[in-house]
Amino acid sequence: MANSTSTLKYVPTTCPYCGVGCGLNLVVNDGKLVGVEPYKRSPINEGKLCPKGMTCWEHVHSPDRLTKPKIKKNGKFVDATWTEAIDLIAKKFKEISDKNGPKSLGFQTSCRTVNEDCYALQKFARVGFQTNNVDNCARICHGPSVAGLSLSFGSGAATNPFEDVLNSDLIVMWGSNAVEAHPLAGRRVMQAKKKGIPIVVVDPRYSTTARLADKWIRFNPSTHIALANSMMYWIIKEGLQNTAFINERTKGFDDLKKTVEKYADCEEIHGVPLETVKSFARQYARAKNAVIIYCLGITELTTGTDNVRSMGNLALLTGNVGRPGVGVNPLRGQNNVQGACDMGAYPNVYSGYQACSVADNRSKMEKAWGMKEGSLPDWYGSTLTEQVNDAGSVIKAMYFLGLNPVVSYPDSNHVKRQLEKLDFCVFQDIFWTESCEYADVVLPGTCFAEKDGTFTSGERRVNRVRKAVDGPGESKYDWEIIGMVAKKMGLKGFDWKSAKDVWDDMRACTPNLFGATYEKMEKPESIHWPCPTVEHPGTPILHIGKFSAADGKGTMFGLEYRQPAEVADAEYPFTMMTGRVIFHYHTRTQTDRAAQLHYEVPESYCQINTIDAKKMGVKEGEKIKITSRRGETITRARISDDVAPKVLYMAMHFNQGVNNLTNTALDPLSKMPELKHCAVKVEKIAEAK
Ligand SMILES: Nc1nc2c(c(=O)[nH]1)N[C@H]1C(S)=C(S)[C@@H](COP(=O)(O)OP(=O)(O)OC[C@H]3O[C@@H](n4cnc5c(=O)[nH]c(N)nc54)[C@H](O)[C@@H]3O)O[C@H]1N2
Ligand SMILES: Nc1nc2c(c(=O)[nH]1)N[C@H]1C(S)=C(S)[C@@H](COP(=O)(O)OP(=O)(O)OC[C@H]3O[C@@H](n4cnc5c(=O)[nH]c(N)nc54)[C@H](O)[C@@H]3O)O[C@H]1N2
Ligand code: SF4
Ligand SMILES: [Mo]
Repeated sequence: MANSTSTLKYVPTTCPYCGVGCGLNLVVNDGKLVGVEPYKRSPINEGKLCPKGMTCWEHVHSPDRLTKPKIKKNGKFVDATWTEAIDLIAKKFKEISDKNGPKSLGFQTSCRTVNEDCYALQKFARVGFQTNNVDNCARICHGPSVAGLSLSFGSGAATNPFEDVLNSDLIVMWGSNAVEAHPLAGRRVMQAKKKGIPIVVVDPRYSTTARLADKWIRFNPSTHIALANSMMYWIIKEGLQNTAFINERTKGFDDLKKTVEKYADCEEIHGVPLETVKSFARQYARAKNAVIIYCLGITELTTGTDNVRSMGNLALLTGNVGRPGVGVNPLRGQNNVQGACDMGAYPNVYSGYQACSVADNRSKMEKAWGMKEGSLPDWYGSTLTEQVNDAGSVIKAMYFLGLNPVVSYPDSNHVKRQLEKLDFCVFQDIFWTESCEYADVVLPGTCFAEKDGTFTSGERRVNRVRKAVDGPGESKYDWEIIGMVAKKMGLKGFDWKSAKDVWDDMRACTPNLFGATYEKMEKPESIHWPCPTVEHPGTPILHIGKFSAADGKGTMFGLEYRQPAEVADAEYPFTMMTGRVIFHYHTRTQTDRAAQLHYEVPESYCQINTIDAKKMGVKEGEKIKITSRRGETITRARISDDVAPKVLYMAMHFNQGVNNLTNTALDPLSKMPELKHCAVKVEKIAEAK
């Protein structure tokens, strides 16, 4: 209990982990975090939190935090002053861009940090170097959702809020393990189940989410398009499509109808018995209101954009968009992946998705940012994955804000080789990561508990992040650091004094966020964009009456099934799938510093089917070596029938782990790498006597 001299305070803020955006109170005693308390007024989580939310304060005061800038000198990192570090970065970036032009630089921003930081970095790239080579890690997450849903519905965002599943008559969870990855969105699904709303989970793996389903449909990994096409064939064949909706609100039906004719029965591709396909198709089409919730099982494949459009096709064909209880909802991954995209940390749009290719948008931004007429580029910038692939050739210098590519990007050995080729590289993080080794300068930012700002959750809700404690040592706000480099280069418009200044800078040039003021975010429910005017109440549900596309129509597409880039063969006979566990968040810089979370999952493991383990003589918990064409990893076997024979599953959280194996092949439309599918072989490691 607090004594009379201590200063206990509660600071309401937003969880720094997943895109659900739960509200919580940080508990501060004498300037230090001591815990987390429920924030019951948040309509998102109503005071509940998952294990990561409960422990999100533990890493903040870790002794491992970065506290000073570091510069690499003669191959060794030494502490530096801010002046030295900022001068060096300004000089190097200027030199490299003067010599090689705007396409020689790459800027990558985190989806972990606040909107204000994301806006600052893309503004710096565009104003400082006239480059559109700026991207964020949505590229390897929900990039295909942005691309696919824009094509289908005219907007790349989720159509309905999380709690709206309670208004549904059927919930389809497709390639989403929400119970582990979005637990407080998963809670809404559990509430719906209690109400008697049926739940169908479509996943090649018997996931924790599949365990709560009324029906689990196992299909072969990465055959979504074939399965969706089969379903649509039977919906049309049995006349269950919504003809009035199709005629009034959509285009592309004939193209779709023609394409799906080839997919009447393709069990040999997707592995689902015909009768199951038919009954699922009928159930979806006949439900009064059916919602599809999907996630990375859909997106992280070289067919990602088409998989997303297949979900759009299903909803448009049956009229399941544009009212409560329906829709197509990607569960956005990171706490601020929606926001990083909204802020224009994207190679073809400014904040609020204003296209860089449109001359009027460019001249508007040039005025807003005080730039010379005609100076902003119209070209599509290099994406996150392309920047890494082009490192050393086209790309000479890179700036990484809050990313750990050595662990999280596909083919770690390739990533390391590429980073080594750069002339100059900056990492700005809160911890020393595996990637920092490849930097020339490492800068200490501040974490969510140490700064003001906003995170935009997966339902387009802009939530406030509030400073509870000071950052360690000489760490600074991330936007402040970027402003320092910009000012060193003599740039105007970076003289922000607070996070609110940055937000207002952004609002002034962003129509769909103009009305989302900090004042309006004081309410526990905050505000959903689009919110064009200060009087506007915000927009929880999209596409009511009219789609966001220019012609107001939703578009159906005839899409053919394509194989993944690399499929199992005689040499590499297993299919590796990848994903998450509830206790860790990505590269574990934060969650592994929470005692309980580390205790639950201290090291990596691989799920392997009982039959395969038996054939190989591998026992539970034994070490195995897994090899792909690109690298190898050593892990422990976890034997179960959750995965099908010849299919493996590993979580992506560990260094030297599954991303040693993964494939860099890209989805042509969204440039998403095939993070969730590659071919591998497995060997038992003989235990030393
Ligand atoms: N605990 C925790 N929660 C997180 C995160 C975290 O790191 N830890 N990260 C957040 C982020 S950024 C994101 S994007 C979300 C991700 O959230 P999810 O996408 O729900 O999580 P994943 O476990 O990556 O993958 C979901 C499922 O995809 C399946 N899958 C379905 N279809 C296919 C297929 O055809 N092929 C393959 N290979 N797999 C398929 C896998 O079996 C897995 O169960 O989670 C967010 N929440
Ligand atoms: N094989 C495989 N690979 C995957 C995936 C998969 O499913 N399978 N999922 C992919 C997905 S969906 C994603 S989103 C990516 C995630 O990949 P990353 O974004 O690279 O992973 P994180 O661990 O979240 O790394 C973010 C870094 O930001 C730092 N950080 C956190 N908060 C702040 C802050 O406020 N300021 C600063 N400066 N730094 C901060 C953390 O310490 C950490 O080092 O991984 C992808 N990789
Ligand atoms: S569900 Fe997501 S936002 Fe909510 S507490 Fe857990 S990690 Fe945080
Ligand atoms: Mo993600």
